[in-house]
Amino acid sequence: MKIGITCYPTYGGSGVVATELGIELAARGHEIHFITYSQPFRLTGREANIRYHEVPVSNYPLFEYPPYDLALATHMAEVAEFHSLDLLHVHYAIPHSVSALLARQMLAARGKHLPFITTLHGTDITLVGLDRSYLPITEFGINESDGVTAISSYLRDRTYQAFNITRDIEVIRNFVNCDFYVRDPELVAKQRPRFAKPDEKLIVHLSNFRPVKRVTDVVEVFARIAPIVPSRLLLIGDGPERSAAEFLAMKYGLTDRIDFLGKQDNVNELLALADLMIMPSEMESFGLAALEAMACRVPAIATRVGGVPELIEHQVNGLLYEVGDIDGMAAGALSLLTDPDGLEAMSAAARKTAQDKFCASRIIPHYEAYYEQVIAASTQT
Ligand code: GMT
Repeated sequence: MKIGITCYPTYGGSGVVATELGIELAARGHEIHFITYSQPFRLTGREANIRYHEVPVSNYPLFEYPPYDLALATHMAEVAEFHSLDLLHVHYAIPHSVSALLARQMLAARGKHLPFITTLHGTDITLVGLDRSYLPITEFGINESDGVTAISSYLRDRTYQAFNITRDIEVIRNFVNCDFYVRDPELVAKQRPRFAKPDEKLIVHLSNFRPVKRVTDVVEVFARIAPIVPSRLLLIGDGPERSAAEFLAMKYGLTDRIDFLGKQDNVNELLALADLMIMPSEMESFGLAALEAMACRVPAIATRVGGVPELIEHQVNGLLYEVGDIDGMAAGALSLLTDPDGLEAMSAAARKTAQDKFCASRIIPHYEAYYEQVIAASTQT
């Protein structure tokens, strides 16, 4: 198939999923066209079967806000026509589904057919889509899509509750490439001394440091672990809450035990160095960061929110707590870090969950089948 993919290329899990999906589909022989405002950060630009089309957004003194949505719609239609795309797949409802809808209409006026699928990721529904100024158009974009997927059952149900949805939503969960996200003992032996001494445990957090991720809770939890178990904390990512987290690290006198690594490309290698992940989010529709860690044999201490329980089973492949239960999360982390056998069993269970349920090799065929179904149904109407 020839598939156009649009996503937010630089920020957040939806862009990661969209990019990894494009890479996996290209590896299976599909022709993939990314239509985005900059090159998705996990793409090298050298992958076979993948083309990147930058959306040109020209400005004019009259425009206080450059009309990106319209530039995107125009570019989607151009790329689709030039490359005879079979389908557009947009990630994150706002504004991508509405731009895709416009592109479909522009092409229909020229006698061309371009169905589109919208994948809902989380904050497009739970935060942004519920803002009154965006709600009606988000609902419209979803209902007008030829196909809609959600990354967890939780998100599908939440979408039905919050909006007046008149169509089916297919659940296709987040995935991970289990060959790429894997613990390589040789690499760990080589890299781990960069971040921790042999007797120290390594704890990791990975996010875009938005308030919803509660990064300061990570520092609070670590502040309760550090005096008891020799350990270090790796914070991967960057965003609005970084200063608050740095301030807290200083307040607790932990700046020499916490590494703020900023944004990193090779998160698979970094995650694999850790013993434990902390993901104390206020909300996660799925929790891709935890899945990536689990594939590397790193169990997560997380919050019992959104779609996280569809990934993490308490006491089996990770630990779940209520949002803000810092003492609980610290106690859970301490119990694991001081119980090598328990930690080893949980690490193995985490990897097994990723492998058995969420590997790309299992999830990508689900997308392919859904694409075929949507294309077939849309040509009948
Ligand atoms: O919160 C983020 O990391 C970004 C956000 C996004 O939409 O880009 O992530 C959402 O999509 C991810 C990939 O599908 C999910 O794994 C995250 O759980 C989800 N985030 C939230 O629901 C807060």
